[in-house]
Amino acid sequence: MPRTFFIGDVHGCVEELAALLEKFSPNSSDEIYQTGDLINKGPDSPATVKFVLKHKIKCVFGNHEAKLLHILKKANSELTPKEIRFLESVKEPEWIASEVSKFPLWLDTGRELLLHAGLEPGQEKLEDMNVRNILAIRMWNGLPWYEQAKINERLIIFGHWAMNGLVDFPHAKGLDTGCVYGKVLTGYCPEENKFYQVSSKKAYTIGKGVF
Ligand SMILES: [Mn+2]
Repeated sequence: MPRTFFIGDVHGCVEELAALLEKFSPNSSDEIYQTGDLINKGPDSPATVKFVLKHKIKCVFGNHEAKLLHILKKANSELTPKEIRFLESVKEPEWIASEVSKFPLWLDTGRELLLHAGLEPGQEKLEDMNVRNILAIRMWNGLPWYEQAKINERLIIFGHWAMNGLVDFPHAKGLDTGCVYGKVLTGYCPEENKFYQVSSKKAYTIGKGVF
């Protein structure tokens, strides 16, 4: 029976991504997905994008992919120092942008719904949710969004919240476990109801409040 595998936020950590996929050991009929924020912060964004293309990993759009497209629309003279560092970090911004701009905001397998950050509470349809929330929501009115929002008959799979770590509820799985901050890269297979993890080789960056 074909399996499905969802991988959390990679942020350019291509070696850990390769190690995690090897641990899962997919067959050609298995489907592989990723929660977005594939790029930036970590060691090798171009190699990471090439890896997902080669292995036919289906990624959704994350806030870092959105940030890249936003920066590339600006004139060079308007770039902030932080935006210049972002472009240096992703190394091949134009080529990466041409690939990540094809990523959808969400992917629905019929059983799981994959998106980068989460659902906007109070809205029933994804189409009615603010894109900024889909890409960046964490708390909503003082509580995590996943305590307040769900979509019937779908397991919601998301990333984005490294500080919060692994989230494991029957209706929602949060897979950003801070690989780029020196923690672990996590994947989840619903058919096996099993998490797979590999340790990060090092802390590639120090995130706001992560340490
Ligand atoms: Mn994110």
